[in-house]
Amino acid sequence: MSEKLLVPDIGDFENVEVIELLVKPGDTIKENDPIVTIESDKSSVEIPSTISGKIDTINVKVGDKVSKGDLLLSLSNSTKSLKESNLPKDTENIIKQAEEAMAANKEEQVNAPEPAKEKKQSIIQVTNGLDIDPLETQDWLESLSAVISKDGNQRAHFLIKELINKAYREGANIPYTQNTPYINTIPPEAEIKSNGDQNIERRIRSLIRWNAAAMVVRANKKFPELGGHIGTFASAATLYDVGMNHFWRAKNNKFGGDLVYFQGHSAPGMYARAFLEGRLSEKQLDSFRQEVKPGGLSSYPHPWLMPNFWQFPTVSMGLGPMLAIYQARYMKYLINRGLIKDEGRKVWAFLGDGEMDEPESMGAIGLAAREKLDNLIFVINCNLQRLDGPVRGNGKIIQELEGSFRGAGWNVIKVIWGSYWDSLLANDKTGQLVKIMNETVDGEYQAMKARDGAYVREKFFGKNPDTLEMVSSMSDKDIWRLNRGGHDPHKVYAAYDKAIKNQGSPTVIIAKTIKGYGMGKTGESVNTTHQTKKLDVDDLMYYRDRFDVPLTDEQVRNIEYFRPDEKSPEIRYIKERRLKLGGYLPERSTFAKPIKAPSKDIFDFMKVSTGEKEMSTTMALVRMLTNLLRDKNISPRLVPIIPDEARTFGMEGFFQKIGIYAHEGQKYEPEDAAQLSSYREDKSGQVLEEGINEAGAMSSWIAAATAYTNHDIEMIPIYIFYSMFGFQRIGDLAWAAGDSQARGFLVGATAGRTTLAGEGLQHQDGHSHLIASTIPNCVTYDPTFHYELATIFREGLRRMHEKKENVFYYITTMNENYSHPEMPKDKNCEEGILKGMYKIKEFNKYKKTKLQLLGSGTILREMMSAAEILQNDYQIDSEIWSVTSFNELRKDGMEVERYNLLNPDKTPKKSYVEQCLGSTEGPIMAASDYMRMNSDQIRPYTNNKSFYSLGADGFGRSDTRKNLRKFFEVDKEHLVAYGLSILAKEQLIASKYAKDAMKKYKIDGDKPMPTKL
Ligand SMILES: Cc1ncc(C[n+]2csc(CCOP(=O)(O)OP(=O)(O)O)c2C)c(N)n1
Ligand SMILES: [Mg+2]
Repeated sequence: MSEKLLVPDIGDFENVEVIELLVKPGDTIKENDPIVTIESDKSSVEIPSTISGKIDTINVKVGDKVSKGDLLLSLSNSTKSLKESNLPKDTENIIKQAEEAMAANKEEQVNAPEPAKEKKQSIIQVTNGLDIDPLETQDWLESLSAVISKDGNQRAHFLIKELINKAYREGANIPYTQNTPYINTIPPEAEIKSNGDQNIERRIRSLIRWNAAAMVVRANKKFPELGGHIGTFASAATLYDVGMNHFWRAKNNKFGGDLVYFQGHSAPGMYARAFLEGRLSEKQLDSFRQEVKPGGLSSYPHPWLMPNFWQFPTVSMGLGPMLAIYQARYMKYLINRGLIKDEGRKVWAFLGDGEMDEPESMGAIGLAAREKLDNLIFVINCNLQRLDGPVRGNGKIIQELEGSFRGAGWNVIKVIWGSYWDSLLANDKTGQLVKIMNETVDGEYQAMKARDGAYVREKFFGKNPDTLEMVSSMSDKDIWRLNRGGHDPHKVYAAYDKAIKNQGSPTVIIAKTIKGYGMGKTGESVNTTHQTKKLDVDDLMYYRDRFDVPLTDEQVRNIEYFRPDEKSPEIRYIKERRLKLGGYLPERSTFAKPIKAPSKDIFDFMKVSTGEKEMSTTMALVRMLTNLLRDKNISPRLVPIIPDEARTFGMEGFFQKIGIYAHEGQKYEPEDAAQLSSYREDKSGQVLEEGINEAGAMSSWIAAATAYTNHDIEMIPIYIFYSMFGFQRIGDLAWAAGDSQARGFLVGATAGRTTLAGEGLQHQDGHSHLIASTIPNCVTYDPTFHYELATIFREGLRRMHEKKENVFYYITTMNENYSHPEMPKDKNCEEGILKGMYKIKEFNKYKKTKLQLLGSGTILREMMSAAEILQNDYQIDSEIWSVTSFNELRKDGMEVERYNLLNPDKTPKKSYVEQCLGSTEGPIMAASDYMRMNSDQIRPYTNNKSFYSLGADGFGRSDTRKNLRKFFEVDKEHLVAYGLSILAKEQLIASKYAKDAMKKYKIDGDKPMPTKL
């Protein structure tokens, strides 16, 4: 059968140019094979075939303009797509997915573990003192208790929900509460018990506590300026130990490993454990916070400084929670795309209760629930304190967090009370104990743990005669021993066990602890705990006794570390446990295979002139990516990430081609289903379309950019954003990316102060390169022409993903359309592009007066036009340099200058800037679409040549591109006038030429500085 392939619906476009033929007559093609690439003003898209067969004729050629319905080619032996002829493809997808979902549901029902039968909760909450009819209340509560014991929790929950619904329908608009009583989520009867040896585990924990504190105190004794934290880990030791002994599986050759985000300033505890495990020496502990000499231990988790140990930089509060959520999401992405196996790995994140106030901490919890990240577990250590004082003195942080997380759809497990409370709570027949638990605020809870048992008896149990009576037979010491959930290994174990078994939602464990647990009078539960880093001898003795650390008084006075003999039960136990769990944690390693950089010719099409055709560098980038998607090595590893700007950047063609990642596939037929660039969501989609959420997109990028260590697979993430909403918006995450040794591309699109006309102050970026330059391992470029972009991009692929260099790239692309010239044949051009500058043109007709003209990004073309005017109208020669990166030039200049100063006796080296400009003729004038500081960076490295920089300093504003450049004085007319003025100042020409030019171009010398307007 012979068939004809027509141009499909391409949306609002008509007469779109064919820029590439991807097939030829005689080829045999399959359905979905790309046939031609068409390109509108803004984007280029491949048209896939909907038929398979052998091509007889191709009816279009490069340069033709096509519209919907035009004939593309004819095929013989064709088989037309069933999808096309019978069902719209999306409908078919939906049916397929629905069938899969039904099957999965069934499976889930079959496989779902029988929920642990949670026995009757004997505690019934009495809400408050506003009860106008206690007897009636009692009747209702008893009925409820009867339902729970007869028909179970689910039934009781159903009835309560029905009651609330009924009340709502009858007009009682009762505010819905997301809170449960202030008691543990898991009742004692439902607790799964640990099979660990509790005595040994306690001894190990005590030694870790001691060594962690000793390490901080010793460092501060030596150098009081060093700082450190004891109180945080003291409150979290049990939370970590239970995980380390029983839950967290390390990476090894059989398993990918769980990923644990440790709370940054609890690092001393991790070092202390590694010391017992034999991974760190005493000498290393003694170099805590002394990182300048090799072998020191970093104050906080910094993969950059301890690249074989730390995996995640977490100490900038709020980043950890967000990064962990996107890490869990990215793990599912890799699984759903078939790039890694689903091994049931988990992501754990340890967070402080104070840290939860950071907007980033809670900012992505909705996504975690929406995407059903049951591979994610948050553990929030609620020691009720932050640095200065209580987190919620007048309220209850645990309840507040519970409400927010439950509201967002998380599985919430509260671990508030330790086992010593179990019997008291079981005897709370009247509900008065829970009532005072509910009513006591965190400020009181904190104060109680800073005092003693007598105080707790009076201030807590004394709130109500019933509760006071409950503890009448207990001594003050017994009361003092009533422990908090986060310090009880049994409760913590049960919570972790429940968390790892949870399906369909992320889990948050909210554990109540005591800040500075065991530190005694100076450090326990007092407002100054956070910064207590010196313990006097009495405190140390107390700490030793409190945790039964086997040290003599003399050893305590010397603040000695304690590590039992290698053959001791403790060391054997700790090693055995870790062996069972696959190895040590934290540990950073990578076994990822490099990705071979694509052959150079894949970018050849970007080395030829575009002729009449005009395009922006943003569009050139998208063209390049489209091409890369045809490289079988590179294609599956590309991870295009966009917040919500695919159409702005002309990337909508990716929707159909590689799909948008959606963990549930696409449950609806998109409105634009019939169009070529239809919004296609897919479970194995490749694009991460993150919504209007730059921080989330950056977190995804970091997850992808570190997949080489966290998942042992090298990925190539390319996050494309409005440049103004890049570094300025998510600067701290970019810093964390550097620390994490992320590898990938960040693209600041629509960049520059004057290329995005009409978008005003908020969108016009004239400084992102400067912010990017603050990150030591960030390599930045501001290219003008498509061949520069291609050269830079390919080198990025080679350096990062083939040679595994720990750098990441920031490249700006613009949205101004212009034609791109052929790549200069000069053999040094490529090297110059990569080093930061190369000579692109020279005017040398008059051989009298010369200027060195440096232009970058979009302003290079203004500079080239200015040079032409200077030559034609003023007989001034010039050499024009395309500066692809002032930042890279500065790095080289700094390094060379430093070397020369440190080696006064050796022949001085020449910076690359000096090599290019040092012996050229005439003063230098440099300009970019960024602040003057951008080009100013190379001023010191020009061998004392006169150097003048121009740039777009000041707030951006809306206007035409021409007017904006005039305003910021970087248009060709200003460049001509400034050029002449510079030559006059250097006494190379008379000043009247400059004055005349200013008059000609209507430039007012008294105009205020743009920064003041
Ligand atoms: C973004 C940020 N701001 C401030 C700090 C300084 N800081 C370090 S720890 C801390 C208090 C943390 O309290 P919390 O989260 O409750 O942890 P805890 O020590 O109580 O476990 C502060 C303010 C920081 N590390 N990061
Ligand atoms: Mg805290």
